[in-house]
Amino acid sequence: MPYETVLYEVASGICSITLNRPEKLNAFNDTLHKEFIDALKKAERDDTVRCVIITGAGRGFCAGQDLEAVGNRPVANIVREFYNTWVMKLRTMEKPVLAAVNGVAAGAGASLALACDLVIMSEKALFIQAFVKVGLVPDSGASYFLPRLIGYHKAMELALFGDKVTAQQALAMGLCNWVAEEAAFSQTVGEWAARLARGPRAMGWIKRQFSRGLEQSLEETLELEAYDQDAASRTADAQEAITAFLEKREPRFTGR
Ligand code: T3D
Repeated sequence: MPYETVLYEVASGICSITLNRPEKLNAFNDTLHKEFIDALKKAERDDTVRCVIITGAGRGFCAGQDLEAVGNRPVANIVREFYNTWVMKLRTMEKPVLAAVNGVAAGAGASLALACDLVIMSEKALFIQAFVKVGLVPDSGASYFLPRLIGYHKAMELALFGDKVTAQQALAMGLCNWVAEEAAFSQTVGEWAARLARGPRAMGWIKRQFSRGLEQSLEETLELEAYDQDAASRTADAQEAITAFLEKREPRFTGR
């Protein structure tokens, strides 16, 4: 069954998931939440997928919660059932996830980008910690990711004022990896994704190491590194890399 609010495409090892409610700047209603979570699970299960791109249809990336679609349910249920589920899926999937922030990313839409592993912004894109503007608090991991990425005081400034952060400001703060001119945006995203899709199986474990490294002790990190290095050294990709080195050629990784 095709999705109503998500476009899902797999080609050349790259899965592109596009939030597709452009008339609402891709704000999350229940259908989008459910389909987005399902799409992430599908990408995780598909062995041919080596990297995932998340982007938005139209001129926005994602405007966070659809403010017309909240209804009378306890908000904690929406946050726990939907937002927390896709944040955890983005972080635990052992494949690199690239946020292609094509336009404004507000509230939980900004959190979505921050939860990804790499972030490319169009020069026209904006981040807005919009929660405070509607009397709410940061969610979907914003209070976890922001201070870790940019430090406590800067994170508090963004969260307390909810001002627009331009792509260049985001780059200077360390909220994104790269800013692309509008005309070069799709090509840049495609090139980064293609590089990721050509990478070795170890990429998934690098992601796991860095995610856990943010939380655990040095001793635990060293042990995880030993465990992962053992696993990585046994992969076909590591064997291929050594052969390629000895044969003085580029390795051809298969993700296994
Ligand atoms: O309640 C819970 O479930 C808890 C969870 C909360 C998580 C959150 O994300 S809270 C934060 C929610 N998001 C916002 O507060 C952002 C609201 N949107 C805006 O402030 C602005 O739209 C933007 C700054 C993002 C963009 O401004 P602009 O001028 O480029 O576009 P626009 O004209 O405001 O929006 C275009 C259309 O999208 C417009 O519809 P219309 O008038 O053309 O029919 C607008 O109403 C709609 N839209 C934008 N954001 C949302 C939205 N509709 C519903 N919900 C939205 N969040």
